[in-house]
Amino acid sequence: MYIIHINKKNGILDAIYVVKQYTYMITRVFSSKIPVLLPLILFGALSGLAQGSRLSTSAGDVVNFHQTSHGILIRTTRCWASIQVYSPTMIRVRMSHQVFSSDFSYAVIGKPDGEFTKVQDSKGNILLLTDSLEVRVNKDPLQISFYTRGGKMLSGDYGGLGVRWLGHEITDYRTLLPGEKFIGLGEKTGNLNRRGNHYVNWNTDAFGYSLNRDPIYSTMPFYLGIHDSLTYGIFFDNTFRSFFDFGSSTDSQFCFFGADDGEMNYYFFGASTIRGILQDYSALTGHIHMPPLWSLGYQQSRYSYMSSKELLGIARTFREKQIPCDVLYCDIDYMDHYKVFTWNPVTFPDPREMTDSLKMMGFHLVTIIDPGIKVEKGYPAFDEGMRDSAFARYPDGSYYTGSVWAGRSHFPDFTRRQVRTWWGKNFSALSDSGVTGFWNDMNEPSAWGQDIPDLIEFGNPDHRATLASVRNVYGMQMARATYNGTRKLLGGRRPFVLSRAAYSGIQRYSAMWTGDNNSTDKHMLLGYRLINSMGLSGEPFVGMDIGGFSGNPTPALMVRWMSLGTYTPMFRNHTAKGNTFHEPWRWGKKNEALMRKSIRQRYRLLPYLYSTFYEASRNGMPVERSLAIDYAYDQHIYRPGFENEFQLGHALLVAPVVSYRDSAKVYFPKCGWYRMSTGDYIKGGHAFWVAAPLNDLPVFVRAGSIIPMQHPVQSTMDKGDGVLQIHVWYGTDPSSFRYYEDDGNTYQYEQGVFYRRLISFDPEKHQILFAKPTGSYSSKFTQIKLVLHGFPGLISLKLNDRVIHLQPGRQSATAWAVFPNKSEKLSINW
Ligand code: MIG
Repeated sequence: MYIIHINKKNGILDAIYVVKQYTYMITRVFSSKIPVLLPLILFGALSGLAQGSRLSTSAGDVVNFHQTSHGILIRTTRCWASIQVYSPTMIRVRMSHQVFSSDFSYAVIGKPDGEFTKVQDSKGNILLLTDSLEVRVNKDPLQISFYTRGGKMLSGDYGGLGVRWLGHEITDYRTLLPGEKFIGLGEKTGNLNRRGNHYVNWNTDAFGYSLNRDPIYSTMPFYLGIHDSLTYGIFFDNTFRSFFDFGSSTDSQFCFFGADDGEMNYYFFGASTIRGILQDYSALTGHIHMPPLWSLGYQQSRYSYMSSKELLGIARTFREKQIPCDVLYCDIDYMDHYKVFTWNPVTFPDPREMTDSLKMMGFHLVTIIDPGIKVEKGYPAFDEGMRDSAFARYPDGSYYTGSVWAGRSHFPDFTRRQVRTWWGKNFSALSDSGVTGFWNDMNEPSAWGQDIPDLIEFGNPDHRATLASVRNVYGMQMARATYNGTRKLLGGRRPFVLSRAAYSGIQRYSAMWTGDNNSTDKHMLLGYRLINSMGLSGEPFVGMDIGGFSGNPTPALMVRWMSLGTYTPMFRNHTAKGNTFHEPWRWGKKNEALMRKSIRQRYRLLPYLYSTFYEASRNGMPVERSLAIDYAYDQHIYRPGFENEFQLGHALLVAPVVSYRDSAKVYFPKCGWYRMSTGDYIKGGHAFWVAAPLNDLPVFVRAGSIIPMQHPVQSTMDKGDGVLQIHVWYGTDPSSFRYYEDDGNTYQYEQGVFYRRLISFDPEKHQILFAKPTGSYSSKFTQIKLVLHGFPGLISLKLNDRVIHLQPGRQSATAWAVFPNKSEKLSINW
């Protein structure tokens, strides 16, 4: 740091002092005896400084360190570094040129916990141990590497580089290990294995993005490395523009990640499995709340249904045609001149009456919201925003104005609590009209034809920041304000919030969709890679515009995409203005029947899906899962032909297939699989050609799986037939499934009002067990229909020692029986 002394009276430079970091010793390096013209001196001095800062600097050599409550604090010749224990498998590293700024994160809710079991100081290094990990700290220069307790290197700083500064830019150069693969990093285009690529995080409205465009809408700076039967994760919690390079820039020497500014601040995850790492990551950044059950039903959207008349017509058509559907959307045209928190009085004259009619028919309504607030005196949201100084400003105090749908608009500063609270309250304009879902768009933030200037300021006086560090969290903070506000307004019911932009931790507030995709087969496949990757980075509730946002799909593509929608965490069909209509009945009778079948299949699977969301809400396991989670070291799953395959939960394997092929080569990870539609058995560990006609997407069930299903309903508001179907596919290994149910609509489950039951299958004991349910909710299913698949020749069972006869099922080697769903232990033997 430099102190420049200028004489107030004559503007002449008196002296320049250098303040030594950390010691704050001040040395005078220049003093003027004779008056020199200030501009001349300043130019000379500053250009000298600028020259000096052109080279990068290292983290310096360790001077000393001391133990703190959860780790150690290191002082080097150049910086401060802290290494803290969050759990035996989770270590945080912070480094800063200056004394650390106050510890603040939008993403992290976890706290340091525990300490190193051993801290051993020797001449060249410091050794830190936890029960699971070994951290080796090299002293000259400071470098940090992570090992297993068995001494195998997981990941560490590279050679003589490690952490370096270049001006304000901070980067960690890390060793690239032989054969190392990288997965994750959230919503990033490209391949499952990110090796050889460079990515940037800078939330961007990416209309009609190409297959390799980067960045797009959201920032999730968390990735996993996989090498040599080992795996680890790194979360770089820095909200400035950040970059990740997985060996695209060098000759296989190193990989690196860094940011334009801010601190080096990363969390290292060293659990021994990807599951364990995801569990830790979600413990650190938060889990989803249980989504409202209705939001897992089929969702029909369009930009836009132009009037309540049109919307109600769509609702009636779903019911007339007996196509199940739970959710309809209003895109921007429901508003009065695109002003948020208003309704168009002509086209939507009585929104309450409209949502009442929708409710009678079993529909929920989601309305879109953009962040920009129209500059217009007399418009309440604008007037209040001005009164409360709620909008982001330039450093000179004037408001930033950008043009969006409503015209010239100001942008709420969602980083401030007061602004979030104010924003949240505004939703009464929608919730009072019966709206229960809130779709946050344009929150990168996006303004037409503009790159919003970085110097715009945000935050309270005690915590000011510019768009440079706020941009990547703006969307998340809008979603946070929306979730917290609407949760209050809905009086105990769960709101559904959907966001386009995001930062890590978004899962605590909102579902996401992958923005403005294109109506092509390649984009459909890319969509599944995006969702798989977002699942790897903490966000399990994601969908894509089924059918494509820009362009028109062929009928075949529409049919195929809808069949995949069944197995997508959020099943939403959406498209842009001017495009062909996407509703299932717009594609001819034959295609309509196929789409009805796909949507009915979705509703059959809801009990399984809901239980899988429960798992996500407890331990962060994604709903849609890249095969890398369970088969990280199987080289086949990374091959371009197989990288789009995914699991829905643990039991189902889904192979996305382009619409112009009716067969596909599918890779089956090692274990047994049954084709769901036919019951055919396939032994895994190989790739096989399978039939993939438009009416039969390749979907397979893992041998030994237990899948709860139901008879399809038209909407989750329907009572259904009261029969919980428990399907069991025979396998040679024991397995279990945690069935979960609650009221689907409130937060009472947080107080124990749920119904949870462990169901297990043991082929050796010839036994299926239903444990006694826990929780205080009573299941809505009064009967259980047990359906056994792949149990040849079975004709009867014993249920708690009572013999029951089985009925033959539709597929060969299947059989079923129905019995009451009693809240006691049920033991079934064959
Ligand atoms: O400038 O609200 O991604 O889903 O239909 C386009 C209109 C704004 C972009 C969203 C899209 C939505 C559209 N919006």
